[in-house]
Amino acid sequence: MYIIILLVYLSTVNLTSGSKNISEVRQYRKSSEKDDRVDTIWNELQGICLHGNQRGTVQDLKRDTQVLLKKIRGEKEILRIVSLLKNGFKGTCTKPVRDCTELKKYNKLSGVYKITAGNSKALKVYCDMTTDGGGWSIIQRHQDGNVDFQRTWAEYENGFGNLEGDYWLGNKHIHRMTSSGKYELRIDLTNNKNEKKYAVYKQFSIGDSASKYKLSVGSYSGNAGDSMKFHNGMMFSSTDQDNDQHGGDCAKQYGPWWHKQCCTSALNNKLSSNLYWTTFDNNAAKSSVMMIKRI
Ligand SMILES: [Ca+2]
Repeated sequence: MYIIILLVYLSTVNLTSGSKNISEVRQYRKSSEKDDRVDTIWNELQGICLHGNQRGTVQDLKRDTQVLLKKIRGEKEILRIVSLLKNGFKGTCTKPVRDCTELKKYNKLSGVYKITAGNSKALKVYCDMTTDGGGWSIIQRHQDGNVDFQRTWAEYENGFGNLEGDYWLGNKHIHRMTSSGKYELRIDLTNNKNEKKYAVYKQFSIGDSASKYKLSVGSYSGNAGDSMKFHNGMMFSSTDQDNDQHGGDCAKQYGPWWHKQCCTSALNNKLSSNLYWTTFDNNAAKSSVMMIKRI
């Protein structure tokens, strides 16, 4: 139905704008920059169609349509876009999207979307489309305290929580994504004085279940300090699986993580005990967001 609305809308614009943008049509002929603009508009049109955002409404559609119609200048562009709509739109609405990095191409806003994450079954994830260029798939958000992070192996494997609030995406999903391409990890931390710091790792992946979701992380940059390096190569531990190198049980004390003996970071620790990041202010953060982007 949306496609029909758009076709009718574009045809109307076509009829009314044919005479007044002749100079722009001439410019369009001369400039490949205009071709780029049509490509951008085309991506945005596909983005309107792509479903999966639970918050998407008719109002959103109207707003998105108005935004891109404002970008259309000249009859040539309209004709080309109508042609693309007629010939190239088939299948777009059911097209699987790999991750938030791909969704960014369609100029989508931040929110919850369905992605394939290297799997045949769709997975829902929150996409951050504003931080550092956007295109980030959030794998952990720990800030409001409404979700208990003291959980079992199976829960960390499959994921838990609320995608609009605190959650863990799931180790099996993080593994599938990070083994299907090259991903970077970004961690945003806030302290008790509401100061924000971040850490970026240009290399990030976790192994499969047989490896106990072994952490591989490297190439740090940022201002929060590198508190993940100590954990590189470690297996994941949960409340019911102690895979650390410590005599005791690190996950019970600091929350499930890629513990060693025990930790320089532990962002699944109880919020009431502060999240652990030794290079941050007094070792402690009051909130964390972990997100990954394909590079
Ligand atoms: Ca142990």
